[in-house]
Amino acid sequence: MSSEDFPTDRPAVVTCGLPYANGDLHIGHLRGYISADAFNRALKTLGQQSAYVCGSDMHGTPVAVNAEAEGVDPETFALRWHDQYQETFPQFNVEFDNYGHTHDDTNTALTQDIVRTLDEEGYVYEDAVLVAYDPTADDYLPDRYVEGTCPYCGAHARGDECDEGCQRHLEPGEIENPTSVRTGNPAEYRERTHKFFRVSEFADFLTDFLDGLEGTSNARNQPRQWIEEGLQDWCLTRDMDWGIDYPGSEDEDIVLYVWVDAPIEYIASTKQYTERVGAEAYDWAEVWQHDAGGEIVHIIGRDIIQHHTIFWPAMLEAADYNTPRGVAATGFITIDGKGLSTSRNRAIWAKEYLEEGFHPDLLRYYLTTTGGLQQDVDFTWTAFQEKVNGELVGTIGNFWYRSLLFAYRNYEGTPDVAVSSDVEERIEGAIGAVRAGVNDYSLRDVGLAATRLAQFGNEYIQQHEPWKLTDEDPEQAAQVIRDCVQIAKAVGVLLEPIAPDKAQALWEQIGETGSVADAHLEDALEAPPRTFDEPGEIFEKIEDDRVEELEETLEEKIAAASEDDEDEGASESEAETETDDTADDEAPRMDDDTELEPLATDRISFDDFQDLDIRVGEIVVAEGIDGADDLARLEVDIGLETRQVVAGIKRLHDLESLPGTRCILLANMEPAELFGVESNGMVLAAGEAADLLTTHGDAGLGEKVR
Ligand code: B3M
Ligand code: ZN
Repeated sequence: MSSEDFPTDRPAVVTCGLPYANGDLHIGHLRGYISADAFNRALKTLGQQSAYVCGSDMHGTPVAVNAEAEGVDPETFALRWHDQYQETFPQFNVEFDNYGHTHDDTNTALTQDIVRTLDEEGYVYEDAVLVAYDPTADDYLPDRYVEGTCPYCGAHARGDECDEGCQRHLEPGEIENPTSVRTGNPAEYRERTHKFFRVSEFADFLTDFLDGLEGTSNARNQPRQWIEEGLQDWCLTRDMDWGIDYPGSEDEDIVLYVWVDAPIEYIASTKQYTERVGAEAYDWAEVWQHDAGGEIVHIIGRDIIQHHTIFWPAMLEAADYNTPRGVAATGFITIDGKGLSTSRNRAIWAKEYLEEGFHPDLLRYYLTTTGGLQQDVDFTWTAFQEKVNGELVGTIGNFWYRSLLFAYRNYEGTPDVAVSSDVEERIEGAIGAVRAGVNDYSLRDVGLAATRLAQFGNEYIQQHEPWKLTDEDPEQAAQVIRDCVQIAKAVGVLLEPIAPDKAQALWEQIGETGSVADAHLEDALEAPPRTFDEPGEIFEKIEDDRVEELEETLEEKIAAASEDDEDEGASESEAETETDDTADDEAPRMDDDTELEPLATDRISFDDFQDLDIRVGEIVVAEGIDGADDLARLEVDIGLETRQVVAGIKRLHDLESLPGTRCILLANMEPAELFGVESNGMVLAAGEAADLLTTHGDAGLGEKVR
């Protein structure tokens, strides 16, 4: 890991989260693979040696549960999906230097080797743990074989992850009210002996690691909170037979937890790449060996931050490997404000997109430049059309076509003069923006640098009106067109990481040979060939009636998915009504049954109280946070400024009615980040129903509460 800006003189490896080999890919998956692919390509345009590796995640209950449902053995099942993924990725211009899978020999051997090292170094111990057990099926229920309630946030959760709530990793035995996924029956807890990794010993190491970690802020901040709350050791083994054997336990029905061998595939896949191309071309050891200083960048979904910033670096450190330089965690894609759901068909499938005949680069551009990397993106075909027609067709395509056509018709290619210094400087500025974008892990800045440069090109040609100059001032006309051809080429070089095919088409139109993917940013300033053929249009407009149709189909899908949601909701509330016939829509009131917390016995001084900066405020914006069941984002006007605050009131209040409400805000609360949203203060509320505190007279906004 190094803090020197990219490009460095050490090799880099870029990875994306391994797809579980268990089902069709949708645009939620593609966001990660496309982002990492674009990041790797962008690094290369900076002159950084870099490889992009990944592989299918073959093990664990995500695969076993689905294979069992189909009645196929997990290996056959997973290999089938693995083959399909290998076909799908190139169709989105996602080009891995190596794509392996976690069940192959390289990963199996490396995983066992690393686990053996952890054991030998004293980081593994055996302990008793409660494991969910299905008495009807007479089997243990690891991870996704069991569902229940998250002990941290109360959300419905799977055995090893709070997927609908706080996103925490859950250890065996932690989930409350366990139910067997196999039979739907309540599960019981039985004591078993398992292997544990001493993650708790790495708290100081991880704190330092996080201090130096680059990437998105969510990937640095969330783990800090988990460390402060106290790290738990990590159960390394599971009662299953599908997976990699714990070294020495080959005869038992115990395998390594899928999250042990999955990230090790990052190393194994890099190793396979070196085996194929030779260490002179790319040496995996220079990246992964401890102190080798190679640059490891993981691009992941925000639901697997904990695995990549706690377990994984601790494991790497313990086994004496290099740790990541950057972890960039993307937000989710939502549809109609709701998370994608494969089982409910609330998704845009990779296949579906391709069948529509849209070029992959359009989706690549849309996914990388709509919102920042860590923001959730709500997909609509209309927003997709606006991006494509506005920025790709209207700005970039239009500039390319009009300037190249003019150049071809009047000069048969690039006019034979030097580029003006103003335009050269503008291109240098755009190159700087890409470099900064990569170092800030902002693909949006990378993509938009190209669009903004094309925008400048359009203004430049419009302002200088070369069509008027060809007769009046031919020299000036040639100068303007020469500048425009250079800008066109530069836009192509800059756009390559995001839209490689389209950039290649431009590259060929201006008469360049070879691949634009091999170009460096500085090549944006090199003169294009003197002559080229008649250009064609590179981007095509998406027509309104097409989008209307697509929106209609999507609405039908959403409606069908919501019916599924309601069906489930109905059965849940029916169950509730049986036990609680007093339930109604009103917020719960305190009544005689409410147990009050005992009063605090520790007294605080008036000075302590004075440390709290409590102000009168007014809620001006209140909206739900995508992906978070309970959280709302508020903007609170406190007279001196407006504060953004995250409050756990989404389900407890009608958010639409809140703007205009007086509230009381603790203004000097430490900022925190929740679901990628910064919370800068705390709104005070009483009780379980979060009854919001307010004023009863006419205290002004920003007045202090004393
Ligand atoms: N297979 C997929 C996920 O949880 C999981 C990623 C592994 S990355 C080492 O997003
Ligand atoms: Zn939770």
